[in-house]
Amino acid sequence: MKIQTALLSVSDKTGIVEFAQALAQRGVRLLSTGGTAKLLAQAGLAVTEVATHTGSPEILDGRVKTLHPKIHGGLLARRDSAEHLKTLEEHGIDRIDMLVVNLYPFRETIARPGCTFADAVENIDIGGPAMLRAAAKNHGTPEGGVSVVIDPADYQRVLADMDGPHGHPSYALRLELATKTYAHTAAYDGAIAAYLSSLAAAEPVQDEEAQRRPWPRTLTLQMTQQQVLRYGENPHQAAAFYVDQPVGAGLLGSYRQLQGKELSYNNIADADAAWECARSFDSIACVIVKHANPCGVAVGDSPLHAYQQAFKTDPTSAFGGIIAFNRPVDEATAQAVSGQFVEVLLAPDYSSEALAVFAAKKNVRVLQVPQGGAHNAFDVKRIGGGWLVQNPDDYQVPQDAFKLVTTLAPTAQQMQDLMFAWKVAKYVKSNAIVFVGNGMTLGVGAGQMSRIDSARIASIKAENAGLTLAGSAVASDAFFPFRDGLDVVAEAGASCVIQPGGSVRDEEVIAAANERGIAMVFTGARHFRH
Ligand code: 93A
Repeated sequence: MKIQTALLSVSDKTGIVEFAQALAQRGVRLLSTGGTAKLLAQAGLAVTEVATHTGSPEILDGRVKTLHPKIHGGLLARRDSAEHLKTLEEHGIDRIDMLVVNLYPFRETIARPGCTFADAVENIDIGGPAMLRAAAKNHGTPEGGVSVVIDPADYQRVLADMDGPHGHPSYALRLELATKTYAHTAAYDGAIAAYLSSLAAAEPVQDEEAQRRPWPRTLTLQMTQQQVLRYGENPHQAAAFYVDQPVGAGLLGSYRQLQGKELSYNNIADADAAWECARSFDSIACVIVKHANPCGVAVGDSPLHAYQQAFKTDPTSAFGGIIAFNRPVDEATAQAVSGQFVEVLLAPDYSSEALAVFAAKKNVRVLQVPQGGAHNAFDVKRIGGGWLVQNPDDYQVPQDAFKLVTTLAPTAQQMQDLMFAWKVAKYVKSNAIVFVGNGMTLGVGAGQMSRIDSARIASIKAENAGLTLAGSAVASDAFFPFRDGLDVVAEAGASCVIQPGGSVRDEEVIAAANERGIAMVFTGARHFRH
């Protein structure tokens, strides 16, 4: 069934004029709402306002514009039912074969600083989801049905199908678009529900410790599906991206993808690991992640400098990495990053020159994550038959709680490197050993079942990258259970160590450090990451 009439009503007007032009060229009649209609008319297109079409003006400040039987009848009538089509005729209702709608930007609105309750409420779209759900319900049969388009990224595919053998979007495409639509409206409503529930005043916290920490004492899981993913960790696993709502600025869930291929499950997991580590630094920092572990972290005078230093830690592993910056990316940095194979890039912003550099690399996923101080409400791990839920590990040991345990004290420079190493170790899978020198990682040992193996791996990796560990600072995410781990890092060249302490053999480990002229600091808190 050829597409005769399309209704276009979009808040995100990206590509809409070009798409409408292409539809018009293919003989499609255009119906549209206020703002969209105006834009199309300005571009010289013949467009009928929905208000003219229905004979009912937009009322209540636009709250009611498409909620009309002429619209919903046109979308919902079964194409394979003679009776439905007769009813349309009796009521003078035209079929609407294609619906192009994207919704009022509710999530973006509530993420904006200073958003009022009234702003939020006015950005709850009613007519849009109603039409979307109607059109998706009537996506039809192989013979015909309504095509529903919510994403500008799908405009080209729709046109390609219209030019194909059927002369209209195929059943497979209509089904896919309908599925995407329901996932989208579900996520949209979930975001609204979560926003409203977040307004319920939290009980004031009496407990002193709870006041000091930014997280709530009770854990209430609240999740909304943001995106259905192509597949999970492996292609034989189905997957989706859920967000806790409202997603505050600074959290990965508030990302905006500026270009590149669709994000995969692993991309998102790794992007989060990179982003969380990068944003934990006040100084200009760059973090390169592979398989959820940082393989290079550095601070620098500029994003470019930080990247160059981070890359040096492990150029082999950086291939195909996820790279996060905690500062806007400029052209020079973009040029440098483009010299390597990169899967995902994250930064709070990009200069237009930097974006032009990435535009030449179409596949690179470029994400913008608004800067902010929001924290995850909880951390979830799936186990057979349930979930383990905890507060996120965002406790920072105050520096005055550090305890010097050796005869030798770290110099100011060493202390700075120890702090840096300690910060990075938190983002490395346990057992974590991190060698650092002058604001960059020199060797990262991750995810081993024994601490001594992590220490050995970190030093082997530094050697492979041609980096010397002489005079380096080392962090261990948990205590050394025996002196052997400390012996390994000392032999590799470490001059100072930071670790939680708390082992029954602390005395033995401290003695080993004194024996080897190493300065050692205990933090009193550990950072296991599993
Ligand atoms: O205010 S609504 O909830 N009521 C409606 O009847 C309605 N119809 C379309 N929102 C409605 N829309 C939305 O308007 C669409 O979902 C789209 O986001 C927006 C497009 O408006 P305009 O074309 O005036 O820019």
